[in-house]
Amino acid sequence: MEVIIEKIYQGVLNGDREIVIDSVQEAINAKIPADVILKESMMPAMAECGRLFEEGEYFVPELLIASRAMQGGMVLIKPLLITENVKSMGKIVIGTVKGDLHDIGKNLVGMMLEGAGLQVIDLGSDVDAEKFVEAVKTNDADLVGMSALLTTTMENMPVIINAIKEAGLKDHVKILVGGAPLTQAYADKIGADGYAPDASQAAKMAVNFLSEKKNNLT
Ligand code: B1M
Repeated sequence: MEVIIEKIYQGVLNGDREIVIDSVQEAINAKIPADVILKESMMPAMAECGRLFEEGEYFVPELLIASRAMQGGMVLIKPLLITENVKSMGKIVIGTVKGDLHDIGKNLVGMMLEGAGLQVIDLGSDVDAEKFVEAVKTNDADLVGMSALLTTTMENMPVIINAIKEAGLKDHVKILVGGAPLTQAYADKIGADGYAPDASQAAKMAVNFLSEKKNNLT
């Protein structure tokens, strides 16, 4: 197992999409659980890319090819992370906020939410307040999930929350936020209903919000 995990790790680090795809398939065939593949190879490799970027050894092109390599592997493990035939418990609109192109974490959160039985409407990255509001209305969403990876773009979160309030939708949706620079204190400050540090906790929190909503209706 360790050899395959190491191959995936190195593949992401070196931005070698083919190696990542082949090795992830090899890991799946060897019955290594999808969450182990993710947490022990791809996520640490991406964290190492970040460290190398901070130290000036990696630049934006290296980050880009590493993330493409990781996305190649994610396509293969996505169906395994998602439990099939789960009836939708509720709807969540998710997106990375305006000005921010980082979508790997948001995609992971989306997968975990689907795995937890939610219907996910993914607006992609660089999403402004207007698009969030429109999507909540047209999909009659129960929840909104916002992601930000930059200290500059996390400041767009309160703008989106205010737009949701101004549109008169705040009583209908719970707002969940996350992303590396965020904290519980920041989430409280901007009036979000919840903060989750990782994808699995985001899914747990979303399920709790939906259960609370259901209990309040009965
Ligand atoms: Co960028 N980048 N990047 N980057 N990049 C960071 C974020 C940075 C920390 C790197 C560094 O300096 N060490 C830094 C931000 C510094 C800061 O603001 N404090 C940075 C920078 C500076 C930049 C640029 C400005 C660089 C430049 O151009 N000079 C630029 C900005 C572009 C833009 O967005 N406008 C930029 C560009 C890029 C790429 C496009 C090259 C690429 C993104 C590709 C893509 O996403 N498609 C990229 C990458 C890959 C990174 C790093 C290396 C990895 C991010 C990642 O995917 N992590 C990152 C360094 C790092 O994080 N160590 C970095 C893996 C992912 C699984 O984790 O996204 O944290 P994460 O998601 C986690 C949790 O945060 C949480 O759950 C996820 C899974 O457990 N979570 C949520 C996320 N969203 C959530 C939502 C929730 C709940 C939980 O509820 C809804």
